[in-house]
Amino acid sequence: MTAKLSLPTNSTMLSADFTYGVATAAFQIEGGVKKRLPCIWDTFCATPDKVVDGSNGDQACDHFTLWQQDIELIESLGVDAYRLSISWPRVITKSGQLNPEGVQFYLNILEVLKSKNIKAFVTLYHWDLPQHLEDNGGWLNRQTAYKFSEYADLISKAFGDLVHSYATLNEPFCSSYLGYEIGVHAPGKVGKEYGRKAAHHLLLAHGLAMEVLTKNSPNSLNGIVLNFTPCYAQSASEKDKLATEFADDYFNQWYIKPLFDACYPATLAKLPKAHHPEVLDGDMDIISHKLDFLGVNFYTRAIYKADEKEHFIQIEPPEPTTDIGWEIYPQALTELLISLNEKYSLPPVYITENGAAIDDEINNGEVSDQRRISYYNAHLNAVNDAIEQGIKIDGYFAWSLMDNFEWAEGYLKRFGIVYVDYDTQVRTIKDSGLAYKALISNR
Ligand code: IFM
Repeated sequence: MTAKLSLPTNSTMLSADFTYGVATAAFQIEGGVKKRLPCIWDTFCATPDKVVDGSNGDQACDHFTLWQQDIELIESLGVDAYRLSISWPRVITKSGQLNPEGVQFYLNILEVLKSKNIKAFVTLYHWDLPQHLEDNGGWLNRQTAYKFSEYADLISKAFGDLVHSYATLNEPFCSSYLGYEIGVHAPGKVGKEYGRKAAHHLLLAHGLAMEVLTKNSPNSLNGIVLNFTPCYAQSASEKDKLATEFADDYFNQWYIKPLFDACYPATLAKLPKAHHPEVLDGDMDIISHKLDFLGVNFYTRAIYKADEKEHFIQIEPPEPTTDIGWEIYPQALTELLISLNEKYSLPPVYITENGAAIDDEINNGEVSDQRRISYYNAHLNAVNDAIEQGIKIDGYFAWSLMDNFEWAEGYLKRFGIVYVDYDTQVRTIKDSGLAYKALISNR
């Protein structure tokens, strides 16, 4: 029997004003590469041994061609909202003007969403930096932050009132740490001296764009999406606890504390001077611009122990894990939301991503992904637990609408609630998608 998604009958998540959505990102689904400028992920994919299956985003889910049928698919799931990202290299030319054809692609999508009463949650940057900006230093160059705010200005004017919510950045941790410090994501730079510098310019870009969005789009919910991997100590020893706090500052608080407290975690003082970002007068005021919402992406937690050389070491995640090796530990989501609410003066929160990579199989046109359903069920209930403890959470987005290009894992990991056959581009709603639809429609 197919498992269901169920929440306590008195849950506010069953009220009509709680927003349910599905999420995607441009590079992961669009294809249509000939119609846009190259970005850092094109270059990264073309570099040997960077992407596990040697794949790229040239075709992906061919959403560039199939977008109309994909919106019908979204509508058929009964969701209230669709979270998508805009490809910066599709909408802005090298000389910094709007590219009308690229803009039209998104205007068509936004107009159809509006006509169907599906709220558009638009992310301006989901990792696809135009390659020519990377050639000029990318996020290590302060100028990139200003280029981003120019892009935000032009595109938000072009979109008018079609957008329900703008997120400036998706997961600046991934762009800076994975992309510029350990090099497992584009642009693949490696160096401890780079990560914090890239992060500062990303956060500055966010703050500058918030100023622009507040002016150009005052009626939309404007904010940012951060990912959190809550840190737990392996033991109760003082050493492990301190190491874990260090890891939490380094991976999580680094990106949120500047937004609410206008400063970096005190851990900054423990880092070598050469790793510090250059913070100019006024930067932290720009970065701490008031937010209309905070997007929280959550998948898993991490467990740490102390290490003399590296401050902390992550231990192997215990079972159960998903197909990507991430521990399934839903209570960390509740605990995370509670601790963020204690530390910061939060605006309304949206869970902007949550989901599981499962080794799906399609049989007779059906995908029986029971493990994904139980992942969703446990995490939806973890969100409900946080709401019951007084945290204002206004929405939840499943990651992802459909299977897609999972970055350095290529097409080997499937996160969708809709199955994609990459040879035929046929989409099949998985049992998790049907369960999500039932939860939403039974409200
Ligand atoms: O696929 C990614 C997404 O692009 C950003 N957040 C995490 C997802 C799963 O790894």
